[in-house]
Amino acid sequence: MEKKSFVNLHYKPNKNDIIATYRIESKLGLEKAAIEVAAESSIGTWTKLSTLNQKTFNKLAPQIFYINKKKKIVDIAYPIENFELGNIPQLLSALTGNIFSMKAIDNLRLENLSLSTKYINSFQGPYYGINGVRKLMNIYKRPIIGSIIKPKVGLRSKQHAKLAYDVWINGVDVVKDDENLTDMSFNKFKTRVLEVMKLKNKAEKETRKKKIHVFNITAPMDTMLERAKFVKKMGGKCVMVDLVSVGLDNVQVLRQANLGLIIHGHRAGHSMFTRNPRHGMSMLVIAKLARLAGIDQLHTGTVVGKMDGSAEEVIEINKSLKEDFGINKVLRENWGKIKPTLPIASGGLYPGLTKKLIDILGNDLIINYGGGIHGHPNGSIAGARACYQSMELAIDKKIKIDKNKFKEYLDAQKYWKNKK
Ligand code: CAP
Ligand code: MG
Repeated sequence: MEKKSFVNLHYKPNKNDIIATYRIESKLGLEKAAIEVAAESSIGTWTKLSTLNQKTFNKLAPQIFYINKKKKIVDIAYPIENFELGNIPQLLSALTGNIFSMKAIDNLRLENLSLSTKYINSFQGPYYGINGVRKLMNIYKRPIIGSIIKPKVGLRSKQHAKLAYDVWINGVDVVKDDENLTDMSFNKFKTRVLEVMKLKNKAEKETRKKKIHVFNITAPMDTMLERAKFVKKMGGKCVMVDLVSVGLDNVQVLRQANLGLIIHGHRAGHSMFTRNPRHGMSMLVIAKLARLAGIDQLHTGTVVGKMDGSAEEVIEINKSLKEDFGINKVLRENWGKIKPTLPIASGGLYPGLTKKLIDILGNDLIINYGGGIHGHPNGSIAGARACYQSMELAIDKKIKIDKNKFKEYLDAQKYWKNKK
């Protein structure tokens, strides 16, 4: 078996193949470097092996079938037999494993993954998906308005619950814990759930609208499950996991528990892998795997807010959560029974950005405001109203801005007018 046999530019991927798109920088030149990547991520190592026979090679050897020297991009098709079905950690060990440590490669980035139906069908995907979340909330034609309780950590359970109530009855649909708020000495998880649920029921009665609280259950797996079951027992509908911190395999375990809870995916830490355009992996790949594992709603970026991420990138991720676009942006696979994931725009958003955000990303998303609500010059209640008003104005361009009706929005506009 010559190493050359990993390259076959005439290869037409098999319907079960998994296709990885890598960007590679190496002194070896693109083709040779791609061969090293293909070999090390599957059946090869640094030398010929007397233990690897031609039959096994023919069955398992990936095929490099596209090389673009200008963009430093290659597409490699891996026979499905290289992977264990239903096992994301194993896929990551192969496709994002040793290859990132090789001296021969200077920079390497997994740009995209095109998964085959056979592989996709070995997962459950989201329990609710977009339609399920919208049905539960009874919100169909507008973005869902969310608020992160701020400060991230610091409020006591009762204060947290009261703040949630205040914003719920002033236009917010979903209130959530922040990524680093779990079970703190001053805000115990279970107490928070109990306090919040009391006021959630009150807010629902008063507004006659469905309200959701997203409880952050991030912890070791046994604790996460215990917390999720507690949320369910107390009548909660949604839990959050920091999916990079806990790992997608644990998301899968949570999903497999079939608790009937919405799983909200916070991506804190993803930029350790995704931010460097020359090395790591793309957020697109994380998003696809998160959907497979069972995330119902996922943070994907805002373009206009405080976090890194271009319009092209975020639009592509959001699209791929609904339909999967494989290599060359062609719709390759139908994700069949796997439901789509609802994108969440969050990070540095305030009323003055809502319209820009919706113009870029559309309506089918959750918009989360933290500082944009709790940093309003007249407090959180005014902040909640201002954010709701900004959404109304963004989706109905015919509305005239009445000074009294849109007071909180106008105050926010004035306060943040110089914000870049
Ligand atoms: C937003 C947020 C979210 C980020 C995460 C924060 O608060 O609560 O965690 O949006 O980023 O802690 O920064 P603000 P991403 O509204 O006050 O900025 O959604 O990009 O993963
Ligand atoms: Mg946060």
